[in-house]
Amino acid sequence: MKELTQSSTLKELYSTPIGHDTIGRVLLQLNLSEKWITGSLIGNLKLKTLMKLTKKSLGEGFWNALLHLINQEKDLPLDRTPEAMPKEPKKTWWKEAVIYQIYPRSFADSNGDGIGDLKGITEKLDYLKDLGVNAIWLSPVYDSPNDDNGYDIRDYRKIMTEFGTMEDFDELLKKTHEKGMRLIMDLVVNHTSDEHEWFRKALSDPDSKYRDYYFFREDTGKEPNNWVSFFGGTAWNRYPEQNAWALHLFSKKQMDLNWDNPNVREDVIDMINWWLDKGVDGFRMDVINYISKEAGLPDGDEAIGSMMMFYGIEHYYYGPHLHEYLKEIQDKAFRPHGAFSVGETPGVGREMAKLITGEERGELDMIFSFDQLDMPGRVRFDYYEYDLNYYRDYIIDWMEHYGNNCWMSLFYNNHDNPRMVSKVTKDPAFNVPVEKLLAVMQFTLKGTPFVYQGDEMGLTNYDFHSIEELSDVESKNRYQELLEMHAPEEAFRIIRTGTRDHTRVLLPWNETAKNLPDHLTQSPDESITDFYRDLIRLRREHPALIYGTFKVLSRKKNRFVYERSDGSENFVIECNLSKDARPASFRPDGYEPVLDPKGAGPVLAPYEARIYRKKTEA
Ligand code: TEU
Ligand code: CA
Repeated sequence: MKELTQSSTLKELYSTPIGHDTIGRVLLQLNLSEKWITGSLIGNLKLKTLMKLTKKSLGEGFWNALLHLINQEKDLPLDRTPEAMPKEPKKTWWKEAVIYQIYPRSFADSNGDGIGDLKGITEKLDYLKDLGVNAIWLSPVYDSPNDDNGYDIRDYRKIMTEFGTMEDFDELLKKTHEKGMRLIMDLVVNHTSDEHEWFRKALSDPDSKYRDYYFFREDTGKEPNNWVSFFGGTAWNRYPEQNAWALHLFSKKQMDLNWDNPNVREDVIDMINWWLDKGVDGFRMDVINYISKEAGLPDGDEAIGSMMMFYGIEHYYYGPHLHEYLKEIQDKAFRPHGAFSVGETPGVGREMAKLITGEERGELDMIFSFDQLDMPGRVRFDYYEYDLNYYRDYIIDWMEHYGNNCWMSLFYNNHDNPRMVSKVTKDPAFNVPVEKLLAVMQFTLKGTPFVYQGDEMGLTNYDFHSIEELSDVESKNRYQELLEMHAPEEAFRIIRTGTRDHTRVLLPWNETAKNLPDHLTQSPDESITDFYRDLIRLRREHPALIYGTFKVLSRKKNRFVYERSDGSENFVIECNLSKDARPASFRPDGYEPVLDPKGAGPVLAPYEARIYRKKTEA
């Protein structure tokens, strides 16, 4: 691909994967359509002109960083035209599966100590099987001092004491397979705990081979660069007795691994193979797009830092050796075991995702993109009503452009975000209709549904009363930062809006509820669980809802109507995206309503979603 320069036009930048995703994000925040670039004179402006025009807003640093990232992308697939794409998706188990995410600390407690554990999960396998789940993803269960609830690993080959023993794990794995389900582990290798043997040896002996397993820098009196941590403050720990600093993008006890060191890659791949040899079926890979850092760890650009809140992010969210290292893991671990892989890749957009998940690329099977979780320009600590028209447009964009060589992950919730239903509606009267609408779209759109524990119970956000009720390191750190600008009540109100603890409260199984105060218990809604079971069965029994084509029939305001079809049958899904009743637009001639036989009247209730089916093959 030809090197782009300051004489290149905006259109040329936008035609590259990184250019498309990065400029696309700016357009979204400015609420401008891409026609501004592809269909107007703006697109023909040279970069150097744009730099002058956006001196105050984006600044030169932004464009230079973008140019650098674009030109770093060497092995772009030459032919990315639709014609070059496979006519239909290759069939695989993980495209047909419904995957259920378990956050072990708050899933099920088998011994009454108030903490979820592995035996608790094993006891609920029949519940998951009956729901129709095909695979479970376990958030980390490894030995950890729990500074970030297990995402700070001290020993990758040992089970966290609170969760049980390796025997308990082997039992869970065996039973999961006996019930015909698969088990996916969480791979946290962007960083280790500072109590991990590697880091302890690195810290205690500057000449140790482990010193270069991390990013140690000599102490020159100030932080080695201006990078900040996602959990607040600088991204550097100071070790005066060692006259050194060490990098941590997350908490002070989560130290970033230096993946440019081949010994690190070798040891991590050995560990991955150890678990795959045990019979684990695959991995969800934690912030895997951060593992390659720009050489020299240069300062982050001022404009980018203030815009993205995280100084330095342009130097590690899509690093120079990312594709190389993902290919190495695939070649030396996943492919030899036929293992499944899904990458957590915050900040990666549609076109960059294709370069990580395209089946011709030999890297990962899927990724999680998070751009659908909040409206453009919003973050999860903002109190606002999420507009489902944005979700419709986001999902249509990916459905229509992601290609048959790539496959989407479909999710609304995980252990890092408040519940989507509570973003969409603040009126409890609408919780059930919204939960059903979200579920209908999740199980009838093209992609693999990831259900987060409690989604199928209709759980919503919790009414936390005080900061003392929160345990998430990010929430506690951010609360302290907010106290510098706000009164405690206001600081807590902001934290309560976006805290990750909304999805980390022990699930309200009958046996657990009694140990928690009333405002921290919710009643599982059986009608939602039944609805999930029926939708999951419908998807399992009708390949058109899995591999079928996707076609938009209406995307008018507050309306989303689409068709899924394959050679033998057609499904039409009609959704009312708002709290106001509205006339149904789809005329179901020759179609039968499924799931809700009475749902064919002329008016759609608030947030109502309907599914119609017509056999097309004799
Ligand atoms: O999260 C990575 C991530 O970027 C965010 O979702 C993050 O949690 C937060 O929103 C920062 O703004 C992964 C894990 O899912 C998360 O639980 C861990 O805390 C984090 O990595 C570090 O391991
Ligand atoms: Ca327990």
